[in-house]
Amino acid sequence: AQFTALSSLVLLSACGGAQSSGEKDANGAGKVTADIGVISYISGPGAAYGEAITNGLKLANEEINKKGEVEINLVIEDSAGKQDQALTAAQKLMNSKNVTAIIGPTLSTEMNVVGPEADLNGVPIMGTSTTAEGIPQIGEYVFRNSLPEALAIPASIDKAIEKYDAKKVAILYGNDDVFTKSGFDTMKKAAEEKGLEILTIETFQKGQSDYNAQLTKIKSLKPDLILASALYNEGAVIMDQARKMGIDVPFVGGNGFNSPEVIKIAGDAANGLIVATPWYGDKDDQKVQDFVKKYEEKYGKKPDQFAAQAYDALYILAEALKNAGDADRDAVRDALAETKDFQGILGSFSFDKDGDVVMEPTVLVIDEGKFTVFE
Ligand code: LEU
Repeated sequence: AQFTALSSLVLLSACGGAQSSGEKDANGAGKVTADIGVISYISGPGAAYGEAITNGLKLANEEINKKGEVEINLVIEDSAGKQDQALTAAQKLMNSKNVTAIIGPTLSTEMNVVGPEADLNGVPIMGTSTTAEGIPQIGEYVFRNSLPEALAIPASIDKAIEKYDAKKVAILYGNDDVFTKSGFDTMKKAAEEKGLEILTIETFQKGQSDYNAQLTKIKSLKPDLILASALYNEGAVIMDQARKMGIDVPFVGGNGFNSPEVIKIAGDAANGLIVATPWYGDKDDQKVQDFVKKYEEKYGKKPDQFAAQAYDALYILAEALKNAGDADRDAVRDALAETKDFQGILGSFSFDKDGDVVMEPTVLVIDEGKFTVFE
């Protein structure tokens, strides 16, 4: 009896859910409406990352709301790339009953403190740019749609070996950030696995402006390739100083380098930088070109990888809201986890069992001041 009662209850609630998501009347009644919190790095030295991300989200938001199947209201908070500020923003968002899910934060360093809190509170959270090892494994409410370093870096190194017959490398990384450290671990592991000789491992910290000591040592060892794990500010200055010192070998960079800011700051010194990414704006694909056009019209510049990933992320979340049929946090988490073969501007997207990304990277190189496919 108990079983029968329970199953009819399940049946009943399933019908209710289907009704509220499905048949809409002329006034749009029954459509899922939700506040989505956003924690983004929109002020401070890495603000161009957060600007691109929030631009991508706002564009997707306009389109999604126009379609009318779900209604999303973005509640955007600035974290300034800082752990404590990201956590304060997360707490504010989580305490708001209307916030169904959170997008962000921008840095893995921030997600490392925000993710466990969101998981504990049962709030689904999805990073759109967090690429360090272990992010989705923080908990079952934690997701990302950004290609992790573990998939990107080995692809870049393979290409560099193939193209330049590289045998000896130097590694340079920021040792005070979760993402730059994780990128380093991946670089070291990949270099070892591919039989590269690691001549030296050099470190730096956020905000550092002089890399003379590290680069002098690297130069004296004559590597074929430099592997660098940095955010754009430090990364661009490193390349600029390296070229000025006469170091002209290619760089393989982690995800932090995949920003037009690197070219803006380093100019010609950025040429020869290799990065892997799921996003290539010149791709001959209608969906990609439509997005690029709309983004350019709205913001007066081309979208970068961070804008593209954020744009797809909101669509993935909108799809989950629609499938959940309800703005309930648990229902949306479950629907999100089910995401499979979502066709976005980054190609076909699925989560694996941990909520991590299954995707193929494209390897790019900066040539004559422009990211181009590395062939
Ligand atoms: N991928 C970086 C991270 O995980 C952030 C990105 C904005 C460069 O921290």
